[in-house]
Parts: sequence; C-alpha cells; structure tokens
Amino acid sequence: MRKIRILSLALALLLVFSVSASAVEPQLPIYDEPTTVKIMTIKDSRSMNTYNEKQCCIDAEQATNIHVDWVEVPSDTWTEKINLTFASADLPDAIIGGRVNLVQNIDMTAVLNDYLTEEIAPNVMEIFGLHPELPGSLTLYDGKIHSLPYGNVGFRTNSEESQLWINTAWLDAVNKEMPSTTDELYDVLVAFRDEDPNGNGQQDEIPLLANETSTTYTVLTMLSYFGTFDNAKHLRVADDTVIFTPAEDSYFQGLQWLHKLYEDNLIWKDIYTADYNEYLAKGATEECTVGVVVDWYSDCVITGGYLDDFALLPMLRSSEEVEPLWERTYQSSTLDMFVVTTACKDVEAMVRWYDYINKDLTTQLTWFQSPEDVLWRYNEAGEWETFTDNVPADTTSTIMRRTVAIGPSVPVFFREDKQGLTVRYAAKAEAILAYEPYGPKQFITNGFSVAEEEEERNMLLVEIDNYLNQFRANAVVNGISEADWQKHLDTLSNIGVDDYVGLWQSFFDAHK
Ligand SMILES: [Ca+2]
Repeated sequence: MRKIRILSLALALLLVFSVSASAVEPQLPIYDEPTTVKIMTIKDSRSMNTYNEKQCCIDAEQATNIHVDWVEVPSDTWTEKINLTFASADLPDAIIGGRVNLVQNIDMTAVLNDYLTEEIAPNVMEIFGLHPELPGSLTLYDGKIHSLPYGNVGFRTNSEESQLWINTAWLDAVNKEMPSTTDELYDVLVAFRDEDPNGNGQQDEIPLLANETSTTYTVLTMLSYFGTFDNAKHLRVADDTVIFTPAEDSYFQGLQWLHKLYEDNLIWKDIYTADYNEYLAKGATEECTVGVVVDWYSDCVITGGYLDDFALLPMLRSSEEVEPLWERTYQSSTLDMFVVTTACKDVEAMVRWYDYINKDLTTQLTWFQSPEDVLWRYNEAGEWETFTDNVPADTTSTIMRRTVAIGPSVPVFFREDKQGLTVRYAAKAEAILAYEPYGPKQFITNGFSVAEEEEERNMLLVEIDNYLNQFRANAVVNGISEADWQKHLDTLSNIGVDDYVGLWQSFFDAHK
C-alpha cells in the first residue's frame, strides 16, 4: 500500500517536473541587505584554510548578500556530529557536503517542494528537466522532497570503475600477445612468473597485484569474465529481477578460477593480509615487479618510472557462450547533500542559494575544482580540463584543490552528459568506453525508502557482509568444491538473503 503510494507520487512529480525547462537567470541578490545564515559542512583535512577564505564563498556572498557563518566539521567526526546535532535542538539553517541520514531525521528537515519552481530555482528545474528521474529519487516516504543532490553523472571518470592494467613491456619480454580470454591471461601470468620479464635474474615478479582492503578494486573484478560481478549491495538487475550475485553459478565458476590463479602463485600472496600502504609499495619499487594490476587507473598504484608500460587489459571472455558483465557506476549522485533544517526561517532563500551555486558550469567548478584558470580551464573546444601548471612544488593538486575551492564535498549537480566524460582524464575515459559495452542494462536507481525497510536491509547486509568477506577469501585462498558451494547456498538462506533480495526487489519495483 505504502509502496504504491510512493510510486504514484513519484510519477506525479515526474509529470510536473518534465515540463521543458528553459534557462532563467536566478534573481540576485537573494537579500537586499546583508543577512547571515548558519551552515554546517565538512572540513576536508587537506584544506589549508577556512570556507570564508575561499574564492567561491567570497563570490557567493557578494552575489547573494548572504554571509555564511560556517560550522566546519572534520570529516572523521562527521557522522557523530550529525547525530549530536539532530539530537540537540541547536540546528543550523542548512547542512551541506555530507550525508545526513535523512530517512531518520525527516521531521527536522524542511520540505522543499513549494520552492522548486521556475521562478525560485530555475537552475534546479533545468537539472530536473535533464535528469527526469531525480524528483522521484529525491522523494521521501512522506511524498515530499527534503534534500537537493550532488551529482557528477557527466564526469563518469570520477566514479568507481574498477579495471585491469597490464604491463605491455613484459608482454613483449615474454613474447605474448595481448590476451583476450581467461585461458590466454592465465598463460601470460605464468610467463610473467617464470620468464623473468624484468630481466634481473631473480624470480621477484608479482604476476597480478590487487588490493582486497577496498571493496571495489579487488580480484573480484575478474568475475566479469564469467558473466557476473560483486558490489557493495551484492546485487544486479536483469529483466526487472533483482539478483543476489554471490549465489549465481557464474560466481562459483569465477571463484574457482581465482583460486587456480592464487594456488599457482599468479596472484599476490598477501592480498588478504596486506594493508593499503603495503599494496602501494609494490607499485613504487625502483625496478618493476608488477605484471597486471586492478585499480581505478594504473597510476593509482604504479608510480615507478615504468608507468608508461601499462595499458588497459581488454575485457576477457571465459568461453564463447558467456557474455562478460562489467560492474560499473552509471549514476554517480548523492541525494542528501543539501538539506535545510526546520530551524531555518527562510527556506526559500536557502533553495535560491543552492540554485545560485548551480547556475552555470563555471560557478559550479569554482566550488568543485578551483577558480577558472587555476586548476582547470576551458580548452579550444570549449570543454573544461584540469591542468597542474599552477601547483607549487611543495604541495599537490589534491591539497591545492581543497584549499582554493571546496572539492567534492559540495552540493553541485553537473548537467553535462556523456560527452563530458572525456574532459577530465582522457585515458581513463577511453578505458571506460572500452568496457562500457559489457555494462548491465538495468540498475537499482538512487532513492529513499521507508525508514523501517532501510533499517532492515542494512541489518541484513551487515550479516551478509561479515559472512561473505570470510567466504570469498577462503574460496580464493583455499579453493571451493561443489559441496562447499552447496553449503554456501544454504548459509545464504539461513542469514536472510531471500528477505534482503525481496526488500530490494520492492524498492526496485517502486523506483524504476
Ligand atoms: Ca625478475
């Protein structure tokens, strides 16, 4: 009953918001007289100054006449501070830049629907026009919108696409072609192990390096070759059906193959015990000892002088019949990055302020990256691109970005479509396009649930995660038999996987 209500409300909102949007300049300033509001936000530990020293905040104050009294919360204490803030009655006017657990705190956050109009928020309306799924996704279980999003759907090079990178100098050294099947990769890895491709006379090669401390850049990326994948929810969708991937036969086959690699010393022995720094150290040795690496991009790990030897490993096939399936993040957005609280006396002004930040790409980038021509510029084609010429030798572009601007913790929603993909990191963009044909056709979209459902799903997931972490590591290191797999399937039903999948199926049905 409740689900049906959410669905019909979401549909009604879609109809309202799909009216074609025309770019209207927001009315500025927001106030005739300087007015102060209190906004709580995340303080990035790499930022070397305060919000009101940043150009974006200085520009915004000038344009809007809103002076912000910033409450800057260090990112490592954010969750604790959010809980304390909502538990106390001392609320700021707005909270931006970090998650606010909206479903739990719905009663203390303002309803924004009345202000989402062409007149008050023309840029928000334009964004809704370009992303018609957004109003439905933002709608909470009371049928109302309580937050505005962060989104970089256009800059997909930012999202967590895990890919494999292979040392082509080593391929030449062992006289092998670029592999296109799992069998060919196996042979290449054996040659890397045995034929001294770095030519130092020692058997010091790590054929395949991965990092199991992250849930993304792991050897499980190679489940793709068997037609499945794993992710934080352990789910995929096909033909409108939510599927728990660790129960799929393809997952079993993938684990068996990974064990074969591990057993034959083709995968780094320490993947389940090493910490992240030990992993990074393997890519920073003076002499290269790495053949294939799994990460966002090769240069995340490989920092020695041999980085240029690494190229994208194409998507592989495990057999003629099986179509590979790549896990990728199409929707890179966070729905609760801008929330106005019930303590705010002028909700409309805060919505106008969000609309101002999002009024055009240059303004958005002033918050997100840097002022124009500092860490980014428009190229001849009119696209934005990053550059590092202005970064002083004693700092990094990461630190500088979070000092001259805010960085990623800012509620901007970029309008750019797929063409925007190529501008930030051309080599990664090319790699994404190469794997993209193997991406799934359907997704669970971003959205909110009823509080009890969200809680139940989260509780089930904690148990599922605990079990799977052990199970997968054990399967890769020690191997997995048919009987082990059967026991695994039984365990999954005992820990509530059917309920978990059922909850997500309802969510998918209500939000698709
Ligand atoms: Ca060697």
